[in-house]
Amino acid sequence: MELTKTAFIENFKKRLGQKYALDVSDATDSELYDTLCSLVKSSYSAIWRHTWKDYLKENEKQAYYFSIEFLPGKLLKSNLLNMGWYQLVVDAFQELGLDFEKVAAVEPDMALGNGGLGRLAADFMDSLASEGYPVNGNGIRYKYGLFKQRFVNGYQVELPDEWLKTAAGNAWEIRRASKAVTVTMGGHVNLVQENDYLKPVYEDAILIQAVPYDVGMVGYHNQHVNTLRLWSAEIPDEAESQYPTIEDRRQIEDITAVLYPDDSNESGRRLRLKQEYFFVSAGIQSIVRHYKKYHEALDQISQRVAIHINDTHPAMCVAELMRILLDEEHLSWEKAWEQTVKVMSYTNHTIMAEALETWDIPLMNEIQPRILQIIAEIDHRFVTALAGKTDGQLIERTRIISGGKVHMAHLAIIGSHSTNGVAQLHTDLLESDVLHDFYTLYPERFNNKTNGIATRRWLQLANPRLAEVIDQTIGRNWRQDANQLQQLLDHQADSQLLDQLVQVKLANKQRLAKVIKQQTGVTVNPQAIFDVQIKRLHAYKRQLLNLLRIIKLYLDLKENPDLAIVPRVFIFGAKAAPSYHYAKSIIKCINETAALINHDQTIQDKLKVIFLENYGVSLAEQIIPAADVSEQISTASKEASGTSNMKLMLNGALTVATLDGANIEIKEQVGADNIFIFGLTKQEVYQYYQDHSYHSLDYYQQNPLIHRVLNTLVDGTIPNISAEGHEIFDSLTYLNDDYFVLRDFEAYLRIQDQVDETYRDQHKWQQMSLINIANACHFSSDGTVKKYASEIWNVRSVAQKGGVNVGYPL
Ligand code: NBG
Repeated sequence: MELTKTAFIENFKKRLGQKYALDVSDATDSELYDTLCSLVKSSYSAIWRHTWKDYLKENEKQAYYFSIEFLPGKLLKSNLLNMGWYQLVVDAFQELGLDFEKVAAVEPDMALGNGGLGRLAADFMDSLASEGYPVNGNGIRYKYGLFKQRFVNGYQVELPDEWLKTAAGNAWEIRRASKAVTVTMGGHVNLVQENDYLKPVYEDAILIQAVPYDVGMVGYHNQHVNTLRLWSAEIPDEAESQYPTIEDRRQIEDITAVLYPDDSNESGRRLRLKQEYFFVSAGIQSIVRHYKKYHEALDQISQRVAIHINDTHPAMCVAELMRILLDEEHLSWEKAWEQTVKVMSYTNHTIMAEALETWDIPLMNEIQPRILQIIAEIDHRFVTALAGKTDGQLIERTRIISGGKVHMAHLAIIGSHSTNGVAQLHTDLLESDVLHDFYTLYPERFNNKTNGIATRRWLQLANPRLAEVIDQTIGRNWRQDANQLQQLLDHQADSQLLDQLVQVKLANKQRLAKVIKQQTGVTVNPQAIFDVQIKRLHAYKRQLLNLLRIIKLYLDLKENPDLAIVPRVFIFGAKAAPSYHYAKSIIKCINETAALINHDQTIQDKLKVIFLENYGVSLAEQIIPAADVSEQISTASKEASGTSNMKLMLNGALTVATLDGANIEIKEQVGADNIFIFGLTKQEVYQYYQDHSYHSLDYYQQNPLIHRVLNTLVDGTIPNISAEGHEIFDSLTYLNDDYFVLRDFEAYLRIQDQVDETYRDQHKWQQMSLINIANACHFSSDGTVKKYASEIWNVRSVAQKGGVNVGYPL
């Protein structure tokens, strides 16, 4: 049925009656939300079915994106937007006397990821569907998402995120019990000769039922719906009697209970490894099963299937596909290996050593002995093939099993045909340094794919006011094709447009000011610069550098309350891994500094420090459109790419940045005049590593300003941080400041002065802002996934785009 407001209202009322036996006026927000989701889902489900059928009919090659994290946030608005329903539903709700925003707020954030890596996976899913690629996600349906963060006395406290228990639950998923597979873990394995192959015989192994929950990934105006398949661990019916007690059952169910809240420090290692094998095995089994339904030749599987290993967590994909091809399909090792390498590709997301996963051999053996055997065989063949041909030490450094450990990145690189970094600098570093040995072995496997962001969520949905101004200026085509945003460059001299940008920003800041007031009780002035740093709390991201500058400003203002600075509101959003003590100390120090400054009457409105609790996708959607300044100040070389940098520029914030990650590419796009660059370069950082000439204590002892600022951490100026203040003070002085905070401090102050100066010239500022918005199109994830599709996976777009908007029927 064609979608009209009247038809929608009629259907909505009918559905509400069928589901809840209620009239609109009697229904709760949850009931209204659920009814709306149900209508939306019925519409796209019909198309979802067609998408599958089209793939089959066309015999399309499909790719599967394996990621232990997906961080979609809320899906209702995004689905409505992509289906072409958004405005109509808003209008219909108004006509029904309902508050659409209140109803939409019922949806829990789907927070099955920690940060950039998981959000990237979600933006990719949006772009892949919107570009019509046959690519599906494969992950874990965690019962508990990323912890909810609360501040108690300035400390981070973690609460469980029981997202599935909320009244709204997960309205988007479809449980597909009929597509369950069995994952085998633990026990022992013996190989016995059977005919002409070795058959593995498992003893005392545990059988786990992996049940898929499918979530439709709805493409933008193209009638194309992909699948995000999330697996849940259950006890197989036939094995119920083997798990008589709650404790026994929990062992199984715990596998998909919680998302690990660690970016870098691993805890609960055994369970984590079980999670990895669980979703890898379930995913690969279901892919092979599907493939076999339509094709016979498993030795040709790479022509129809591509599998992407997102970071090292799914690296066991290599061994699991080998296991199936060898043990179940009886391919020769050579054939199986040839296919596996062609099927697999891998993205590296970090150079931080602690995040490059390794597993103890006994643990791997305990979780899945057959997988360890296969990995050992891959390792053995790798070593044998290279022996005598290349430097023996290089072989030792690159082999998969060494020092009693299994090196997952090595497995991923050796077992795949493509390894990519996520920004040019990051890829360069992989090639020249972190993975240099592999680069010498397989230079042709390395490539760069700079990250991207979904402009639909981060502009159309998050910033409707700006979207409208853009529509008025260049028409609506940019909504379909982000590259069109570049047309804005022709309007740099349009002062009416620049004024409109001011108005949009102000309105967004007022909206955020309300959120701030609600959450913290602090009133902020929307005329002030909103200076934003939002990302995980990590030493290398240097929230501390920002904090030290805030303290400096505070001291200046105490000394001279009339100091002429442009008022600023510093806004932080960041979660720290629960086991990351130092990061939590930084949170405490920021919170105490905020309390001190925000309550100091002499400071008035000139300075406010806001640390918003529980940073996540939904909060980001409120903060980003309201930002004037984007803080991207990591130590050069440490941030693989960053993606908040892209979202913030897209929303008109100006970037204060080190030459790190994708900041470098942002600078290339907007030009050096339209970004504020400061600090050590990667070369300078590496030089310090080489010559050990950095002595942070000297900076403290010899630079009076740094001396004065650091002292506030330990002399009681900032109250209630005696332990944390000392810890941070010591890290920056006696422990030699790993991330060069003191080294970059003065350069940071100078560049921030320049920010102030520029802000005073609003015309110039808005022009720079416009140039940033226009050039953000280079970082659209639509463009990024096109490169993955053509250069890595070799899949093609199948959606019937027809160049026109194709909405979804009712
Ligand atoms: C993160 C990097 C970011 C990058 C995202 C997405 C991990 C392991 N890495 O710089 O720190 O933007 O990945 O690629 O989470």
